[in-house]
Amino acid sequence: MEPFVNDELDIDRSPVMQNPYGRRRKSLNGRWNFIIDPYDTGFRQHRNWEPFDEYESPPNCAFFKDFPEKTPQERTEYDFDTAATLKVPGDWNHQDPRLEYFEGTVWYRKRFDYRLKEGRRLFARFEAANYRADVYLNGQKLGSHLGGFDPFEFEITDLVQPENNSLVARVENRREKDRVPNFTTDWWNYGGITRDVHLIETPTNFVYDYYIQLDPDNSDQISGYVQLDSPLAGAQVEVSLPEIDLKHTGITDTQGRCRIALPANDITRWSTDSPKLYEVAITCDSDSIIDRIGFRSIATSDAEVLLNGESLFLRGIAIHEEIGPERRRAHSRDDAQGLLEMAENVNTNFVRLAHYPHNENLPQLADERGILVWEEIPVYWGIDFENEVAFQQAQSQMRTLVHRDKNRASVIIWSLANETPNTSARFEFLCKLKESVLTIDQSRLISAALECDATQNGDRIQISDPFCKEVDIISCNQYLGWYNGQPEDCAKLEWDLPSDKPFFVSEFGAGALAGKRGHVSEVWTEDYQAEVYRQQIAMLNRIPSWRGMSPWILIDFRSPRRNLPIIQDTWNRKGILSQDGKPKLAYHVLQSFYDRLEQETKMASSPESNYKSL
Ligand code: GCB
Repeated sequence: MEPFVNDELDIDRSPVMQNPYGRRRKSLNGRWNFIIDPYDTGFRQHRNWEPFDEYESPPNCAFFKDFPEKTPQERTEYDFDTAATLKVPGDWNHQDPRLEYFEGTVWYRKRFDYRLKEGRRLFARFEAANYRADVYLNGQKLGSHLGGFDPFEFEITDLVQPENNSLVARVENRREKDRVPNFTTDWWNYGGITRDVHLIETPTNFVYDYYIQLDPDNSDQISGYVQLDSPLAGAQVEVSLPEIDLKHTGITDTQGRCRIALPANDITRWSTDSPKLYEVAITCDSDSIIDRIGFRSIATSDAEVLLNGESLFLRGIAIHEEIGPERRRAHSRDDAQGLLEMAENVNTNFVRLAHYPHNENLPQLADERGILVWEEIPVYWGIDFENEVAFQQAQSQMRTLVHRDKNRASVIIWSLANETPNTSARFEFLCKLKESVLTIDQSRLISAALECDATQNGDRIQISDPFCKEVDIISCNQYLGWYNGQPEDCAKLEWDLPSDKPFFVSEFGAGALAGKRGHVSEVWTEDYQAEVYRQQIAMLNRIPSWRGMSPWILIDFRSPRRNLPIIQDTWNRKGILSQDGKPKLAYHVLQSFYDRLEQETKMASSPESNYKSL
């Protein structure tokens, strides 16, 4: 076949390379020496507050210089070599009692050897560090990153030495007004290098990024692009699916990009029942990388959510990225697998990854297991919507997330925000955010967890938020029976919702201490929580456009806002599982509802009838 020559492709270049785990890499996980530095002694001059890394020649007391030399005369007051160690990846909070509530600066240092051959390049990549990271190699600043849940990388080709390199990261997790999230969250502010760190080796020019998906406008075709790292025209690129003998060759434009188009006629669609993934090889002269990609369409039509053209109900649950019994952030593939399995046991086909980008191994596993995924960034509660710095941070987190997971079939919803106030500044902020998602990916649904206007004593509810017009699927969080009203009020309430969009309930729930039993009217009991679930489900079932939900939440999780002694003691108790995985009564209510839904869906000849009869 003749190579396909492109027009110039105008795309948003990803801030990080695609598929780090599919490349030649060396893990830097393990023990890193650390220094707790609440006063930023190693970062700033103590009187004028200037950062040492802005000095032409930083003093030895700047921790990133990784001094001292071991001479009897040296009186520098830090030493990584004799400092204690923390495990990377891993939040610092659970590893040292001094750090459980710590919000400030901790310095990490790792030594490594690396013999980089001529003509090869090397990158230091962090999958996440919360919130700000300043990174240095052998005393030289590589750069800074803001954002607690997204990957970042720095090229170190010219700085790396064969032996004894010093990689230093200053990680700082203060809550600040212009950050995303900012002052208040209902989750633990786990600090540190919370995900993998690795060195990634590449050829001089390499496959930097690719986007290979079923075309949203033409489901007979796979389309997308390959981006080589060097902005050079005329390089040949090949994308192939060996299993079905499909191949596309193209030539890069002056940005090093090449458009991809492959016929999709022989492709088995990825679905929740049959999550078929294809091995896809992306090759250029000097490089080759393999991914496993599923192909499916996701769309809405009036109130329907359509997966491969078929109507679908999203039987979901929300999850935080936390391992309760160990009081830590989840970070490994095993952690992600465990969380997904617990979600699957309730018979879900959908998870809401709240409230920030989870580790990329979660959507990868969801691809393999056939679970649909909602992803979001922490534009949460009190973000400073008028602040351009906050917007830049939100945008950078959103762009990185969309780029990172744009090849994952499981991911069907990009959510822009959670429970944010209905103001014009926030409307504009979210519209700009939506725009930046759409410049990268137009093949998924846009949503946001909005608020509804529940009448306390009335009998109707609506969502008057104008952002409803901007989303593909209208989602709202609502706590009838918990933060307002009684569970039985659900029976009287009617919802006024547009009929031309699917309606999704992104949260409802109630707190219950596992093992605490009582009357259904007694708060904090399992019985009360189960009653909220029963009443909510009955109410939602009356809404014609209702197409799914992700009740709050799978497992009890830690939050410094939750201080009621004996009941909470720093745990949000809205889990349907206790922190150590014991099912509460509400678990069984939800599970049997989802079981019945699934049975009815299987039996129904018409997709229309699958849940209305419940
Ligand atoms: C919400 C938030 C969630 C909280 C939850 C609660 O609306 O979106 O982050 O944890 O309520 O438990 O109050």
